[in-house]
This record gives sequence, C-alpha cells and structure tokens, in this order.
Amino acid sequence: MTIGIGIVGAGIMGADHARILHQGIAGATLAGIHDADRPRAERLAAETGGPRLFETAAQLIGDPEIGAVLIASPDETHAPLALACIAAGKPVLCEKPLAATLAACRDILASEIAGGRRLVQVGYMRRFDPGYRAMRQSVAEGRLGAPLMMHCVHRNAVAPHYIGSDLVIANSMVHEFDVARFVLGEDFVAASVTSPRASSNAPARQPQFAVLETASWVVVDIEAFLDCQYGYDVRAELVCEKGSIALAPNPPVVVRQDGRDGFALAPDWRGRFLDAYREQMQAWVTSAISGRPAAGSSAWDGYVASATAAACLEARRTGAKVRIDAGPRPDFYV
Ligand code: ISE
Repeated sequence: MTIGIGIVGAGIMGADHARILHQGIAGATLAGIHDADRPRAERLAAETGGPRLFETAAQLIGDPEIGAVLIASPDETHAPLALACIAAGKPVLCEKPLAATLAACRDILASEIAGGRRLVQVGYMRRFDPGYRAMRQSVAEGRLGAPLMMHCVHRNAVAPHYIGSDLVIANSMVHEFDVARFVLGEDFVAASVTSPRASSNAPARQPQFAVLETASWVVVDIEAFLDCQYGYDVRAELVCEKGSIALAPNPPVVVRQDGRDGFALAPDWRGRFLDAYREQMQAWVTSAISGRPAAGSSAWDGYVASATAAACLEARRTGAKVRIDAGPRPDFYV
C-alpha cells in the first residue's frame, strides 16, 4: 500500500521533509503541498516531482488522495491544523512544538483521546538519532550503573532575528527536554534557568542555561547558544555510577592536515540529523499505514516538552526553581 503525503508549509522544514519524501520513503509518495506563499510552494513542487498544489490547508487535509499530513507551517498554526487532521481521521506528523500554547496542546490531547485513535506524532527527530538511542539502551540495560547527570550542549551558528531569548528555550531547548526524557525514561519535576549576557553578535538574544531535575533526581544541564558562529554543535554526555556515555562527533571521517586534527561540523540541524529525519519519516509512514503508533514523540510527549518549556520560562522570569507537573499521563498514551 502507498499513502499520499500532504505537506502544509514549504519553508525550511517543509522543504526538507519534501526532499526526503521525494528521495524515497517506502510506502509513501509526496502527493500535495500547500503554502500561503504560492510561488514558494510552486518552486518546491517543481523540485520534488510535481505534487499537486492546494490553495488552502483545509483543501489539502480534506482531499481523498491525501492519506496523511505533515505540518511544517508556523508554530501558531500547528494546533488548528492538527485538530483538523484529527477530525478528518488522518495521521499527522507535526513539527515541534506541538502547539504555541499549553492550552492548545491540551485541546489536541482531548480531541485525539475523544477520537479514540493515536493520530499525532510530533517531529522531535532526535529520538531517531542512533547516539541518543544507544544512550537510552544503555540506561535500560543498566551496565553503566544508575544515571546521575546529563550534560547537554545545543549551539546553532546563527539564528533568525525573530528568535528572542524566550524562544531559545521554547523553540530550541525543547529538543533536549524531549530527548533527555526519552533517554532517561522519566519525567522532569523541577527547573532553574540562568542566562549569561548576550553575545555582541546577537545583542537581543541571550544564551540560556537550564538545570532540570528528574523524578528520581538525575540532574540535566542544558546550554542553548544560538549564535556560536562556527557551526551546528549538539553534544550530550550521560554520566552514570560506573561510567559515562556521550554522543560521538557525527561525521564519519576526521581530517589531519597542517598540524591539525579535526572534523567538519554541519552548518545546521538538517545535515547533522539527516538520518534521524529520514528514520522519523519512515517510522511515521509505516505507522500511518499500519495504524500502530510509531516510536516517535506522541502528542503527550509534545505536551510534556512544552510544559517543561513553560516551567523554564517561568524560572527564567522569576529566578526561582519552578516545579514541573504536566499531570498524570492518560492510559491512552501508555
Ligand atoms: C530549529 O528550529 C530546530 O528545530 C533545530 O533542530 C534546533 O537545533 C534549532 O536550534 C532550532 O532553531
């Protein structure tokens, strides 16, 4: 069986997903694109095998040739589009964050539960990265002993001007909130945040430094710095009682030349996590066809990442340690 995928949003991520689909995902074809900017949608369609163009997102979601929908439009559109997909009974892969507000996240949970079918996957693609998967496996097997601390670094070379200090947390650090919870297999209960001064390269945006505690008292620290200039750099080390496990540098080769030993950094996340994006897409398509939820982030996981971000934003504003309580996970998401 082949399922027709419709993409809403032809910006950086919509285009990246369209190319991945066009390059070949078993069981899927890129069947439609909608973007409010029609020429942008046309350019992407021309590059990706000429899928149909839709005037509105509602037409794309309602079309019988579209079996599943990928949402890659601006954050505030995620919730209404995800709700429309649930109402239409269509599987949806929604770029992170799940929604722009916690109330909208809860609306999605309520609607999915009421419909009785798990239809939403959130695009926290790091869950498909082999490094984080190996870390999770090592925690599950327990060979390194109990985890104690996790150190995370998240640096972008440059970020767009509309990313302010709060979005460093709500748009970038959310990846660590989701993937650290995935690796450790438990929820966060408290967060503190402190922010150094801004870099002169981006005077309106401060780096952010968060310290989170899990229910069993593992401490996770996260540096998010979106203006490091030199490349995309994501690191993580999990320190356990008998050893530690860390992400290795991603490129397959190191080069020694002119007295230096080094490896190239990807310019941004699309290259660094290319394999994870492909794996995520394949898992989602397979799940859309089989009707069984994929290994990716559920709507519940998306909500918890956003609830963690909300607590961190409050911690940043107040300077206090803030409790994180997303409430009990509904059985529907177990
Ligand atoms: C961007 O929106 C992403 O989702 C990337 O994965 C992340 O690393 C980056 O910091 C965000 O700006």
